Amino acid sequence: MSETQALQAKLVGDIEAAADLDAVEALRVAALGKAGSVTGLLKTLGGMTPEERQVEGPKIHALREAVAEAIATRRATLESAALEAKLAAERLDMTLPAADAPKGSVHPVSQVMDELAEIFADMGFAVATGPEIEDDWRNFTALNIPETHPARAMHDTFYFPDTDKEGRAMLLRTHTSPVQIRTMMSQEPPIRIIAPGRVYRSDSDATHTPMFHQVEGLVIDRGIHMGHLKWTLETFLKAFFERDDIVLRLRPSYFPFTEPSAEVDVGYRQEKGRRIVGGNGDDEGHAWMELLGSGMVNRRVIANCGLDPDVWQGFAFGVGVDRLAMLKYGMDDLRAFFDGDLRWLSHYGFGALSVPTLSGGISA
Ligand code: 2NL
Repeated sequence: MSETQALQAKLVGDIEAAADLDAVEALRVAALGKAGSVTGLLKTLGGMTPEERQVEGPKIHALREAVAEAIATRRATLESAALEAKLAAERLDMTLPAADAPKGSVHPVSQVMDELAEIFADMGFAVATGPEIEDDWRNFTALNIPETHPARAMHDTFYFPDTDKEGRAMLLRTHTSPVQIRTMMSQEPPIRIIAPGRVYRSDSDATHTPMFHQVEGLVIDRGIHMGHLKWTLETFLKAFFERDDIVLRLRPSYFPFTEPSAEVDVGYRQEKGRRIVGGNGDDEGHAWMELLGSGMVNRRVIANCGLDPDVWQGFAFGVGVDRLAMLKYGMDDLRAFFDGDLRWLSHYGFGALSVPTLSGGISA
């Protein structure tokens, strides 16, 4: 056996016997590294005569090939053995249900807004939105709210220190009506919209937060009357509370932006300390609860938006979303709505997947 063959047998034998990947790497460095034994042999080729090199060259290169191949083979064997061992040790039962990861959840106010959008979409209403920072023309003047109206007072409305480019006072909208004003001024009737969103009033106690949520509805078309208003609200409330025995009572009222105006009450009864909406408020054990404000859009408001009130009529209504949520889900503290306490949400059963659909049941 030649010297080269003896070295090859020794190196390949060591590599095949290497216990782990680190040992293989150490053998690779010792043989093929800069100062390795095989590298050293390759270097000797430089000092040989051409005749010697022709004899020794192929042998040394074959040695290098054989060592490199033995390293690759041993590595692959050790790696697959390591994988096998890992697979054998780590048992993974793919049939087990996935671990419960923390999920976000839908806030009751968002849930109710989604429910309202769903219900009104079924009656042909689109959802309209607009800015929360408004000017006093769209928030008050266009709505026939006089300059002297108390709602305009500094202590009821959050005003900004500066005016806009046209010199109008800027404020945080006190209702979503400006969205309807914008729609009437930019869209041809017929109009059927709801405007859900945040509104702001300088008010804070157990039943009032400075920010709350409102939904207003607006229909503008030819020949619209109070009958359309009453049917729409009745259909909406039956779908929302998911019961057929909802009874409405319309009481004459006053709003500058509607004429005539009506407060809408619903019959309810008390059950285990909870208000259950349904039934005639005049019946035994029942009472009436004010729920919405509504009316026929004042012809001045229609004219302010550039429409002819002799051609176009309509009805409008407004309702507090937070109150609707409290009533439907039996929550009793308005302020908890805005505390962001996840325990409170899960207590009332709000989960990430509770998105309303008419087919799945509105509050499913
Ligand atoms: C209430 C009162 C109401 C409206 C809102 C409205 C909007 C336009 C024109 C006419 Cl653009 N009306 N909105 C009408 C009546 C009542 O809300 O007590 N909400 C809780």
